[in-house]
Amino acid sequence: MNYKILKLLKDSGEDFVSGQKISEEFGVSRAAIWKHINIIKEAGYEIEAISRKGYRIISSPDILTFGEIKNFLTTKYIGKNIIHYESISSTNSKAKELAEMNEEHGTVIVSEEQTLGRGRLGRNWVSPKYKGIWMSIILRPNIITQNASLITLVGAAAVQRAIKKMGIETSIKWPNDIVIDSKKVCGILTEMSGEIDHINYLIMGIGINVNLEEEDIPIELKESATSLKLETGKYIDRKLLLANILNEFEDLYNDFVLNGNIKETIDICREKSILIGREIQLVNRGKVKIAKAVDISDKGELIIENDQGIIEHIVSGEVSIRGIYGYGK
Ligand code: BT5
Repeated sequence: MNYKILKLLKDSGEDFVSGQKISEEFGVSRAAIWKHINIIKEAGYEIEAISRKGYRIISSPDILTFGEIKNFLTTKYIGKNIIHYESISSTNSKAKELAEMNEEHGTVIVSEEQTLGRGRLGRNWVSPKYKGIWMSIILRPNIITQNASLITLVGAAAVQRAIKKMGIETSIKWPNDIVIDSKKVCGILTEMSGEIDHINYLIMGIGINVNLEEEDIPIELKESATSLKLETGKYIDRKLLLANILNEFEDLYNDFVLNGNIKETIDICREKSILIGREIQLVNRGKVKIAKAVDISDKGELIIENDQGIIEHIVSGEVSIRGIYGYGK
């Protein structure tokens, strides 16, 4: 009932909705309406109540529920089901659990904070409350297992574009980071369940530092991490950004998975690459290589020239840029 009343108020925008209308529409008494309105207020909505006019919403809380972002969404299936938490250990872990129970393709798990946010190789991911976008998308792509890692690039390209729509330029650090001036604002963690020739599901976890302040960034990350707010000095609308990401992601994902076309994703990753032309250090399965990043191939590999002048195509790995202090991950 609270949700239905909230929806009615939202749909009416700046217009007042009379108590009589609410009462007729949902068959509840005036006293009951008052109770529901109070519950809605407790959830963070500011509501104006004027006798003989009724109720209207003055402001909505900064939370990432489906109700709050649906007006910005243009997708057909990505984010049509958003499962929202105030706090959770890790959205990737939750998404896995739900995917195992057959949760549908395109479902998004989002949490206002993570208490055990994860990076790659068991690293941790700092995820303070209401400050970022911490989310995971459940995907069931019909592609060969070898192409699963390309989904990370689709995600990176979508995030780059979505942030650009908010007027902010970022670069992509192959394969899974979005950076501003070499500092990380977003990390992507793609996890897979499948067999050699079949993907059961993929979980694409995206963490974006949106409105983090200096004090939200632990000392050991000060040299390597930043937020959109710290870089622009402006408070960023998380709802709009989340919707933009899902919109951009669905477009690029359809291109790749349904039409077999990854060109646009690769073009973005290449054009916005922070690595191309730089001296890098590459760590792959414990082996360290010093090389020059030359290009991103049409298949999404990083093309490097190693210290013997030999060209190699790299499918996965950890890259750091030489000469950038503190930027290793
Ligand atoms: C990543 O790993 O960059 C993947 C991060 C994915 C996070 C999302 S949030 C939603 C979903 N649920 C999860 O549990 N995870 C995903 P990696 O490349 O391994 O980078 C991890 C390293 O980045 C850490 O070891 C720190 O050095 C650094 N780091 C931790 N938190 C950070 C943050 N908020 N911003 C920038 N750097 C951070």
